[in-house]
Amino acid sequence: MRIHAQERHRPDRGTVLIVTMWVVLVLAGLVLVFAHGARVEAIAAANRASGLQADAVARGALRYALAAIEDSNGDVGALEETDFDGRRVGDGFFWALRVNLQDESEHYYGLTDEASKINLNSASSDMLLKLPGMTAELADSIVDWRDSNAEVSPNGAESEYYLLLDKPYHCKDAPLETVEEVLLVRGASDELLYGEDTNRNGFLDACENDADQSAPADNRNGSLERGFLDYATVYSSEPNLSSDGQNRVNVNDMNTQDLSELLQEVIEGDRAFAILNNTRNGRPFANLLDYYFRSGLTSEEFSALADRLTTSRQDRLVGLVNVNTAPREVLLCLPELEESDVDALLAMRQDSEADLGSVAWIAEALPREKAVAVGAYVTTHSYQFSADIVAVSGDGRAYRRYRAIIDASTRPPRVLRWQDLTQHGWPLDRETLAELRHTIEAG
Ligand SMILES: [Ca+2]
Ligand SMILES: [Ca+2]
Ligand SMILES: [Ca+2]
Ligand SMILES: [Ca+2]
Repeated sequence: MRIHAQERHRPDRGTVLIVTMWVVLVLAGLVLVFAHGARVEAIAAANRASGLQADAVARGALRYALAAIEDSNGDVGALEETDFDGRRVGDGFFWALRVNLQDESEHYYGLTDEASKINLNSASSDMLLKLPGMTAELADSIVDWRDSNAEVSPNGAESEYYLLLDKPYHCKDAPLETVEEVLLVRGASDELLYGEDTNRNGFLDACENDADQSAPADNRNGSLERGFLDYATVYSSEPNLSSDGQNRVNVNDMNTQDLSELLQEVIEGDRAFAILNNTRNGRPFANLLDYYFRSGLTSEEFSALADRLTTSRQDRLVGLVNVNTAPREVLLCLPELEESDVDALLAMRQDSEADLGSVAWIAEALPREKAVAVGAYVTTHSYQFSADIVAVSGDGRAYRRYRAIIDASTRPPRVLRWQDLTQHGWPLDRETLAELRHTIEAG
């Protein structure tokens, strides 16, 4: 009976084995799951560390760009391309991308002069309309967006339009703070702003030339149809001071004491008084070039004076276009200028003999009425720059892309904006990254 009872309570040996095997299997499974989890964690942690390093490299690149701007004295076009092509910072590397409006088949490196663009906050509707691809609706609506009044321009829009949208909002009635803000304005679209260059690198990427095979949509014609992004800014402004930081003399002041002293300083003999007399009844002058033509100054005299004169009472002059650096498309936006006028400007500024230190040279390149028409919109100085920084961590695992807007009108220069463009993807050739990894592995 005892034996029988024992046998009845003793579990089957086979059952024990099966249970044990299940336990072992479950434990082994758990170990695998934890090991996988730990591996994923380790990879994630390494990626996070690489991401932080790429971020640090980008900030190093920003310091580098700030120093380059100070060294270049505002002439960033003179900087060497190689200074911004795959430079090493600590363990990582950076590039500063520059858009070359003439060539979308290669990558270019350097900094961008924001004063070589049309300022959306100061350009007239007519000037805006001459931007590549611009429509009358958007040009007028930009003016209505930024002006403080609620009067609707012929093709424009004020709050009554925006308040009827599905997601209504008010017309801003104040200056734009970024160029991308224009997408809130009536008539604007990604197509008008970015064109086919949706990753904003100025380069015709494969996805931008394969029609609908991959986003974005494009016309697959082998060239990059640009939007107006690269021709537009909201950042250009300059202190109304001479290059060496002195107050300018306003030629429109009724009290001509300061002007008289300045003229006598620059011009010999009685001629200074003759010049002063010539303009006694001509005020106000529309701009400095208007003053030049009516004063009887010689071109040499005007060159020596122009940087120290103004017609404006404003402390800051917003949105002047630097005629020394602006591309053809931007010069064509200036009032009354035609292709032949822009050709004349471009030819003269390439002449090594030309003195480009002040707007005086415009009076040589253009007929009088055209020079006077553009006089209020131009400068020969640049104070705001942008740097499109691509940074890679030392192990090649992570990259970051930022666009910095730098204002060098203060000392030290200030960073006005630090815009994350990483979401647009890797903007250079895949091979560039592969080569970099190869270099790193080779030590
Ligand atoms: Ca308005
Ligand atoms: Ca592109
Ligand atoms: Ca496409
Ligand atoms: Ca195309």
